[in-house]
Amino acid sequence: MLYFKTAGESHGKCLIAIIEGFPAGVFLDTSVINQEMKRRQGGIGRGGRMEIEDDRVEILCGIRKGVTLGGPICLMIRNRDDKIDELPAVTRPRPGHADLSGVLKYHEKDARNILERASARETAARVAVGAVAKILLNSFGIGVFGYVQGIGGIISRKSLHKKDMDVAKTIRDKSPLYCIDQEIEGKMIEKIAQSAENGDSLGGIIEVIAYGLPVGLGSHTQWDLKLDARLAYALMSVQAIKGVELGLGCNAANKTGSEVQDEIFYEKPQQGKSLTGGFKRLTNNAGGIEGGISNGEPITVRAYMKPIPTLKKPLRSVDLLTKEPIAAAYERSDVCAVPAASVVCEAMVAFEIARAFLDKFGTDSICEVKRNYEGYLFSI
Ligand code: EPS
Repeated sequence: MLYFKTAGESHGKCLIAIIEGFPAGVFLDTSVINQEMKRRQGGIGRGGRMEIEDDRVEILCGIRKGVTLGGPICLMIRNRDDKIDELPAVTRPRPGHADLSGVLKYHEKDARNILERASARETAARVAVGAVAKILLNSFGIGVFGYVQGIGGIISRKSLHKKDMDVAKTIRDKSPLYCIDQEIEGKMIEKIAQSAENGDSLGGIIEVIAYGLPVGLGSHTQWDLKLDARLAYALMSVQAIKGVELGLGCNAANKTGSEVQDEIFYEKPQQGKSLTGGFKRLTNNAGGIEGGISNGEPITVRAYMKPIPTLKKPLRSVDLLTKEPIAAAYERSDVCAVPAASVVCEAMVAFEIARAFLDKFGTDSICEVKRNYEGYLFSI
């Protein structure tokens, strides 16, 4: 089964990701992975750290001449700001971060020993993994597209359809907020500037759409095989994500059954092959998943991010040593990391879909996966 683990501290030597269960025979273009690394570093609202770092991936193991061998793949991103041993102790826990719960759980007196690993710096490794997953998915015509739908309560009402994807990508990649709605982008930028001035931070909403994938990924047969549940897990694991919904999402609870379900139609596939076996929908309220199984419509998932807990104008806290009231620690931070998180969420969705894809079509070699995939499309 496809899996990955990360290692590394925010100011340690490097970040590492080890991917297991990735098929042999896939060319991993480092420059493609590095484009994603660069995107994660961008977006208005980022703090001083991003001016120091220049995240690039080195593939240490698992390839020969750039092509995967079927064994574990090790990816490394070096930290430029790697002075972990010289950094001062943190005894003023930040409300909302892992600082306080972490020191109590791990019997620490210095929250630095917690925050170094809890930091969202770890997401650099996840984006590298997601880029590898996307290389695999792209070779099967599957795309994964993440963008910022809202920041600080300013929310885009633009709905995105499969046919607009190329246009949307061009707009997003030109946008300083990775947003596709130029009408509200200015207001979002203003809101971030205001928040920076107030020493505060902002959260937002991220939407990720996966398209071009076949019916049949995930399974209804067991709780931990359901694709919607797996996507929710993957996204909830991203630092500061507090909620996840698919398709119509939470709003489905306020509607009737006939308003919510996507009716089924049939059209004979033109070349005898189709991602859905010829069945189609006119609506996609389900967000591309029914009963934990992809139904061949685009998967639409939204992640809700809270504002980052490190605040220039700190909140009230308590000193871990003296137990006296004190302002929470502040060194530097992002005011808004929603654009960066959209790249991370895209990576996590890509990984989870690649995992479900390989669960179904095999993991040994890319030729085998292709053969199984073609055979499956033919059979449905
Ligand atoms: C981050 C690096 C960090 C923060 C941010 C994300 O750098 P530093 O802690 O050195 O300023 O900018 O971390 C957090 C949001 C967090 O909660 O720790 C990065 O590379 O994305």
